[in-house]
Amino acid sequence: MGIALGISITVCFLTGLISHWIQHPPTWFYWPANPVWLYRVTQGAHVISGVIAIPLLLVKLWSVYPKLFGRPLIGNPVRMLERGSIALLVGSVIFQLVTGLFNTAQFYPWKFFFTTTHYAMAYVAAGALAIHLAVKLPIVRTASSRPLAERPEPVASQPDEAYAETVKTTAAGKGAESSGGLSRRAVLGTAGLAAVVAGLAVAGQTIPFLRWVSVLSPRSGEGPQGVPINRTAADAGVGDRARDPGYRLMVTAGGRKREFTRADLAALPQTEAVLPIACVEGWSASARWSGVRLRDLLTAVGEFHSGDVRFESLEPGGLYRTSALPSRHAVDASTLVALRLNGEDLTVDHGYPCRLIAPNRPGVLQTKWLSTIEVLS
Ligand SMILES: Nc1nc2c(c(=O)[nH]1)N[C@H]1C(S)=C(S)[C@@H](COP(=O)(O)O)O[C@H]1N2
Ligand SMILES: [Mo]
Repeated sequence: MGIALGISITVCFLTGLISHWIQHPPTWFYWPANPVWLYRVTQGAHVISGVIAIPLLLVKLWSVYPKLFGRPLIGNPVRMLERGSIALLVGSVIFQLVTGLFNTAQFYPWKFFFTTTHYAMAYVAAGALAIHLAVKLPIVRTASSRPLAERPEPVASQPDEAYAETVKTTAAGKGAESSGGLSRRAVLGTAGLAAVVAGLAVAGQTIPFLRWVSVLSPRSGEGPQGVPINRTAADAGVGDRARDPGYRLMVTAGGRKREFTRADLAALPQTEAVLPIACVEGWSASARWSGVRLRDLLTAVGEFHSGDVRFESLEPGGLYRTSALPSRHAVDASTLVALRLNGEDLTVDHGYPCRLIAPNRPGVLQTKWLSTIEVLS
């Protein structure tokens, strides 16, 4: 149980770090523009591994439950340290899994800002897990060195060291009696099944052919033009401005400025690209976009060879009204100022009059309802 849980938490932690670094890139961080689907995979794995960890954690806690309240509660300094790290581990992992799950449903019954808190707490959980693994390594090694059927049942009140000793000294073929009516095999089997069911319940929001089993997916590919909507034009307060015939896109490049109407944009050479929207909340959907290549648009304004690019939305407020695109993605041939989606003009909820779509990026950085584009030197 511990090993399965350890693997799912590690996958979840690492894919979470990747997502954080893409959104807040440290100078040393390298994230490519290709393959275009990589973030879709890492963020899908983040949410699926987190959901799988929930039943595994419940079974693991159930199996050690009496120990958590063992006596003495405090004890000597070493015991205090061990119990302290377990309390921190259990608390932080429960916190991460619960807040993460709620975030996939965009349900925030708390006052703190999800992203920052979830990120900070990840280090607490990972640190506590590392300490816990270091302490338990001898037991893990002894317990996993024999086939399942040959192992004796752990006795809940038995100290770990004594259990490890029993495992070592029990003769082969002797063990496998059950405790409390449930064999180890049955517990592991049930936990494994629960984990698979939980994983399948969310996997369909990113893996199309699993859609029909995904009862837990908040957005399984439903939405206008075949793509879910994360924030509607009405929610963002842009409806009128987006439909305004006086709309202009202001583009700054190479020290020059130029305004474009939507008709101007449509008159420029159009490019098609198949790219996914991959939301940090775990859902993703691939789609066929068409519009003006970003590098062509910038070159139409002024000189542009490379450089980070900043995007601003018509949206008056909100956390996601601007985004920055690193140079590597800005020069990529499939990065578009999109006008059309799956063969139709963008609906206003998908970003009409135009939106950014770039390869291998989190959805949150694919700014809708563009108002300005500016090359940062
Ligand atoms: N201006 C603006 N752009 C935005 C957002 C937003 O809130 N405001 N949400 C982002 C998020 S979180 C996602 S996942 C994608 C989803 O695009 P869609 O609604 O067209 O599917 O848009 C992104 N672009
Ligand atoms: Mo998103």
